[in-house]
Amino acid sequence: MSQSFQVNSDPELWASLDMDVERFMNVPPMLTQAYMNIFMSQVNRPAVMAYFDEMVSNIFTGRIKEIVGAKAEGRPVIGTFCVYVPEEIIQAANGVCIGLCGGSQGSIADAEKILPRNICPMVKSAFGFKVGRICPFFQAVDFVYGETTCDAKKKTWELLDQYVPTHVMEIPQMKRERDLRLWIEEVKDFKKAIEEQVGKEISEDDLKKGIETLNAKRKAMQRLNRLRHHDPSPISGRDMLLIQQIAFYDIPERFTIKVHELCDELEDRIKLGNFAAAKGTPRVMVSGTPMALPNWKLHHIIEGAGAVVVNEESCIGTRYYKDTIDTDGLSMDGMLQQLTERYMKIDCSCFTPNDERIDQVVKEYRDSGAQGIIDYCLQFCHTYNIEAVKLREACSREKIPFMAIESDYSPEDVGQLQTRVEAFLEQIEG
Ligand code: BJ8
Repeated sequence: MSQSFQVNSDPELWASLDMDVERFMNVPPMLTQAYMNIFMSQVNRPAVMAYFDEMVSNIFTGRIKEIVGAKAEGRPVIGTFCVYVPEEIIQAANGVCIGLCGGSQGSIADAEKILPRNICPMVKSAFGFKVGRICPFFQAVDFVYGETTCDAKKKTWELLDQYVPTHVMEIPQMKRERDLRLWIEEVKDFKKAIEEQVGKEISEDDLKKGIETLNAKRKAMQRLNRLRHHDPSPISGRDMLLIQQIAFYDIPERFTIKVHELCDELEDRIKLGNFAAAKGTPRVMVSGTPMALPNWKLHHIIEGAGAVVVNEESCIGTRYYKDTIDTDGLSMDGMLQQLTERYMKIDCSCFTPNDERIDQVVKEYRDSGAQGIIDYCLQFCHTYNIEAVKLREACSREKIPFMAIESDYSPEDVGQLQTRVEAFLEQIEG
């Protein structure tokens, strides 16, 4: 594989999106540098990773042009921040769904001019991208759909609305019958809002196709995750994290094809005994809050310390793709019901109680052949942070080595995290 890599620039395109071009010009070289260090420094990567490298090369250029082109065709472009926003409905309306969660330290200072400092870095990073006009995806969307999962998000949407039209879905915080009824109403309102935007009703056939497209994407990711569980692992955790991040901005059909191509290659590699990590490499599972692009900090530390990450129990991970929707013989109402129920299976820590998540973490630990769990909590995310207590208790009962860490996007705690991760690896190898 060629070691040359560059994140491309297109100042004219960015100017047309009313970006702060002068400032943004620094971003591609910085991302190039980080990507070279973290990804291109790996040896013996699967050949199909070249496609995902290219997706990063063209993240601010080619992919943005595709999105601008979709808008020119009258297709709605919708930004989201949570896997609870039903992508199937956007797909059914021939729309483009883009995950806008922020994973970069570079936009935090912009956000902190307005938002309090002591809130989640993911929310600050996303908000900072918009107020600083330093994210072409944010500049390209027609509107965004937020949700009421956590306090930081739901109050930030009120402010974000001053910069970009921001709609909010109410996500229930419990999973009783009455909560399901509320959620169905929210899903129906969402569908209506998207239909108004495109000026056309979503037909039964449209919804079925939208669901099938997303089912195919999620099943491809399930297949990939199963293959990566092989011991030894045929692909690194860094590459897996990257693919799961790209899932939030690539075209679903194209992405699905490429994931299957990668799976085919990984099957061959397994047969040939060609692995990303040598036999006996410590295997770590990561659980917790999502890692939005370009947040590669923890995986880089874990794999830099000689281990391999074999699973992400996260919304940029299994929570995004573990469940699909059955459409067989169903009417519009039946499909919406199934869709609603599928989304209610997402075990975000904003729900109470949320014991399904604890069971799911233990299950994924067993399925992935990991030897320990590192629970990752973004700073000031109270729900995941508190839920780590129950997770620790469950792991202690199940005799699973467990470590909880809280971090943000700054490089300041890297040394301390490295020390803790190394000590944890000694423990699981011991
Ligand atoms: S379904 S995990 S994508 S809300 S980390 S912003 S919760 S303070 S990201 Fe999430 Fe949907 Fe849940 Fe998944 Fe708030 Fe916590 Fe920050 Fe979070």
